[in-house]
Amino acid sequence: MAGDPQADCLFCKIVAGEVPATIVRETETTVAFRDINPQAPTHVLVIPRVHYPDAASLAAAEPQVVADILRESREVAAGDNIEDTGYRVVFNTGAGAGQTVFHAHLHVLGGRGLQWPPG
Ligand code: IU
Repeated sequence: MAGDPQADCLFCKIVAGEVPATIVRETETTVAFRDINPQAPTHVLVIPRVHYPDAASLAAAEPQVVADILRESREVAAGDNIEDTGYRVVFNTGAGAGQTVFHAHLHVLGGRGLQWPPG
């Protein structure tokens, strides 16, 4: 069922503590952990505990959790001292946009100069 843990989902396993990750922060609704293949000095993923395949489906079903994720991204940036230099938050949505893991996640990227538009 939408929102329930999926047996074959890596990020559900991280939420459950079954797969190790470098956890940065946790709340009742979210988990933030360092990306295994960082693209910037700060590269943290903020994910909902509930399983939805992407940000769009999460937003449709549980918009408050999207707000929780965005609030957490600010805390991650503050914790890594990148608020003043600027940082980027990204939901890749769909394979065509580069999404490879189909459990909604927000990338928090910073600690270096970032180009616009992204590739
Ligand atoms: P994407 O937006 O779906 O492409 O982002 C998935 C991210 O998950 C990507 O940056 C991976 O490096 C990251 N990741 C991870 O942190 N740990 C893992 O075990 C796997 C992917 I698989």
